[in-house]
Amino acid sequence: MNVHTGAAPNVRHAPDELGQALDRRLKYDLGKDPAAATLTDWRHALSGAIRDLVVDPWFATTHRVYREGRKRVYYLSMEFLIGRLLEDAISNLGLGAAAREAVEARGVDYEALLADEPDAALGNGGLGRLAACFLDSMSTIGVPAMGYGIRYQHGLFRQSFDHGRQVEEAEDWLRQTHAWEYERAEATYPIGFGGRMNGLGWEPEETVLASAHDMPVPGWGARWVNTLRLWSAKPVRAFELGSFNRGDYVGAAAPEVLAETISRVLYPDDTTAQGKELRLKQEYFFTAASLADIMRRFLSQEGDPRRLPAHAAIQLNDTHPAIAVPELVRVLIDGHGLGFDEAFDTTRACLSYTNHTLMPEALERWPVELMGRVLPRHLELMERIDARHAAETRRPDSVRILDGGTVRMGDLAFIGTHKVNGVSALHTELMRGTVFADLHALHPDRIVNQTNGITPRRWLQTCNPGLGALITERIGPAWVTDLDQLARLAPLADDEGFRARFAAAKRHNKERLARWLGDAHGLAVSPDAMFDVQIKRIHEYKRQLLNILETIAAWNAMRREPEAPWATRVRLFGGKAAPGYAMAKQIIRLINDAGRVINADPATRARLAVVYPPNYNVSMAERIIPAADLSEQISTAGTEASGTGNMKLALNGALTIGTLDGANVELREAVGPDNIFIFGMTAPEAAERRAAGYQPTAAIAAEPRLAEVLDQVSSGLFSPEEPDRYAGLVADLRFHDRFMVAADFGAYYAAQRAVDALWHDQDEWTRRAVLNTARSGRFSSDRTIRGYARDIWDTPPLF
Ligand code: 26Q
Repeated sequence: MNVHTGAAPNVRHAPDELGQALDRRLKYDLGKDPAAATLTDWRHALSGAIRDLVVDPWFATTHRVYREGRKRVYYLSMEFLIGRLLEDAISNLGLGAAAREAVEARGVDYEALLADEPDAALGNGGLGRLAACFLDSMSTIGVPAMGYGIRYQHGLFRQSFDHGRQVEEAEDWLRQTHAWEYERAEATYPIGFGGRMNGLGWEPEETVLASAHDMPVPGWGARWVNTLRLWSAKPVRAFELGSFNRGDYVGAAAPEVLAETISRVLYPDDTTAQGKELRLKQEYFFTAASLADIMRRFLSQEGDPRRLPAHAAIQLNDTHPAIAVPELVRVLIDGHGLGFDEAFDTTRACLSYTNHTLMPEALERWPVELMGRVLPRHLELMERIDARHAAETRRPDSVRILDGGTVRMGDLAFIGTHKVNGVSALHTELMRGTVFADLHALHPDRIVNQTNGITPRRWLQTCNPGLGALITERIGPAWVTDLDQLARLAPLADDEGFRARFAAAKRHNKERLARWLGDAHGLAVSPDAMFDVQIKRIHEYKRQLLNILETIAAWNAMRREPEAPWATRVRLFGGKAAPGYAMAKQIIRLINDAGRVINADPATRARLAVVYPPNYNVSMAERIIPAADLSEQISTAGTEASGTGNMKLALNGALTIGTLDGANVELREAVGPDNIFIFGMTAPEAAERRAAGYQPTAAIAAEPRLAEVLDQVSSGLFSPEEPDRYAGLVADLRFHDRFMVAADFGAYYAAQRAVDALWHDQDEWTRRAVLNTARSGRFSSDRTIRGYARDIWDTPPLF
C-alpha cells in the first residue's frame, strides 16, 4: 500500500492531469508513439512530466530568496551520492498514487519503470551520501541553499565478481540524457592553472571553462526547491581548425579532450589521499568556479565585498574544497582590491569546514612543488596565511599549513574557517584530542559537533512504504518532517497487535528482497532466516574481515554442535573496494570464497548462507535496509567518524550489533542499552592497548576458535585451487592486525550468540525492533541541518 499524504500544496494537479502530461511528454519531447514506446521512453516521459511540476515552485523559491535578501548556504562537495531521482521527486511531491495510476493505466509496470533509472553515483560512500541527505533536508526545512559539485561523466565504477574477485567497469550514467538537469550556458567561468607570477599578478598558463548544469532539489511537499549546480569542464577553444585542415584529426580534438579530462571521472578512492595532479585540478576547478558564481550573485545585489559574510555561508565538505581559503582571499585582493587582512577576515567569516576522518592516510597533503606548479598564487597566499596566523596567535612556532615539503589541507581548512565540525560526539572529541589538538588549544571555540543524520523521506517513507504507512496510520503523517514524533510509537512496542503489523511489514520487505536476490543475482535465500547485513565500503577499519571470520567460526561450531540453538541466518555483504586497495580486495575475495564453501555444505545449508550481491549502491541499499533484521556496525573503536548506515538500519527496525564507535555511541543512548548489542573495546581501551604494544599473536592464541579459522583460511580450505591465496592476509592479521580484529573476536563471537538467543524469542525481538524505530528520531538530517544553521551558518530555517 502507498502512503497518501496528499499532493504538495505548491503543486496544482487534477485527477488525470498527470496521465495527460505523460502522453504529451512521450509524444512531443520524445517523438514516440505510445504503441511503440519502450519502458525507458515511458520513464523519460514520466520524469519530464514530474520535473515540469517542480519548475514553478523552484522559481518561487528563487524569487523569495532575492526579495527577502536572504543569506544562502553554499555546500561545496566533491561528491553527491544521490541515487535515483524520479521516485524521490514523486514521493516529495506526494504524487505516488497518481503516478502509479497514470502509468498502470497505460499498461506499463510502475515498479519496473522506476527501477529502470540508473543511479546518479557521483560519490563513493558516506561523505557523498551525507551531502545528498543534506540537500533534501535544506529544501525540506527551508534553508536557502545551493549545492556545488562536479558533473562527472563517469560516476563510481560498476562492480562485478569474477570467481569472487572484484572487477571494475566504467559507469556511464550520462549516456541517456536526463530530465533533471538544465544546462546554464550563461553561467560559464574561465579557470586558470599553472603559469607564474608576474609584476601584475597571476598569469595562468592554461585555462579551462567551467560550465554549469542545474538540478532542482524539491523538499517535502515542494514548499521549497533548492538547486544543485554541477560544473563540467570545457575547452576555451573547442577545436583546432588549423590541425583539422592539415589532416590531423586527433590533434584537432586535443584541446577538448584535455580540458574535459578534468570532469571525466570520480576518484574511486576514499582510503588514501595520494597526491595526484588531476585530483588537485578537479578540486581547484570546482571550488574556483563555485566561488566565482557566488561572487557574481552577491555583487548583483551588493557593492561592498566585505559584506559577503552577511549573504553567504560556505561549507567545505571535508578538505577537498579547502583550496577555497586562498582562492577567496585571492579573488578579494586581486579582483576587488581588498587588503590581505580584510580579505582573510572576510574569507574566514564565510567559510566553515567539516572533517570526516581521523585516519592519517586519508588526510590530504600536497607536495609544495606540485602546488607551486599548478597554483603558484595560492601557494604564495598560504605562506601569508601562515604568517598571519602565527602573528595572531603570538606563536611564531605555531602549526603551519606549509610544513616541510607539504601543504596540509586539514590545517589550511582549520585556520581559514570560523567553525570546524566533527560528525559525531565521539569523533568531535577525538578531533579535539588528537589531529587538531594544537589548533584546538589556540582556538578553543572553533570545533563544534554536528552529529550526522539521514533523510527520513528517502530512507523510510520512500524505501519502506509498508512501515511508513503503518506509522502514519498510528501517529499521523507529521513524522515525515518531524522525526521526533516517532517517539509516540514507543508505547506500541508493548501492543501485541502493533507488533504483529510491524513484523508483517518487515516480512513483506524480506520477501521482496529474497525475490530480487533470486531474480537479479541467482542467490537463493529464505525470508524465514535472520537477514544479518553489513553494507558499506570495504575497509580494513570497518572490519568486514571480523564478520567473515566469525561466520566461519560459527559454521565450524554449527557442524560440531548441530543441536545448539543456532539462529538461521543469511549473512549479507554489500560494498565496493577502492580499485587500488589490495587488502580490501582480498577481503572481498575471501567473503566470496568462504561463502561458496559454506553455502555448499549440506550439513549447515538450511541454517547458514553467505550472500554478496555485486555492485552495492544507493538503490540496492533501498532494497536491503527495509528488509534487514541485524545491522553490523563493527569498526575498531576510534576509527569510524560517524557512520550513517547504522542510522538507516535502526530507523527501519533492524537491531544493531556494534562497537562503541562513531555515532553508535549516540545510537545506544537513543535506543537504550537493552535494545542494542554492544561489544568490544572502547576507543580509549583500544588506544591504551595499542600504546602498551598490542600482540596479535597472543590475542589469537587466547581465542582457539579464531586460531582454527585462521588455520583453515591459510591452509586453503576456501581456495583449494590456490591454497596460499590468503597467506598474506593471514600473516598480516597474525603479525600486525592494525585494526585489532583478534582483540575483539571473542567479544564479537559472544555477542553473536546473544543475538542467536534473542532471535528465538521473535516477540521480544520485534518489541526491541519497534523501540529502535521509535527512538531513532534524532538521526534525521533535518535535526542535523538545524544544528548547522544555528551554530555555524546563521541562517534560520523558514519551516
Ligand atoms: C581524498 C583525496 C584524494 C582522493 C580521495 C580522497 C577521499 C575521498 C573520499 C577521502 C575520503 C573520502 C570519503 C570519506 C568518507 O566517506 N567518510 C565518511 O563520512 C561519513 C559522513 O560523515 C561518515 O559517516 C563516515 O564515518 C566516514 O567514514
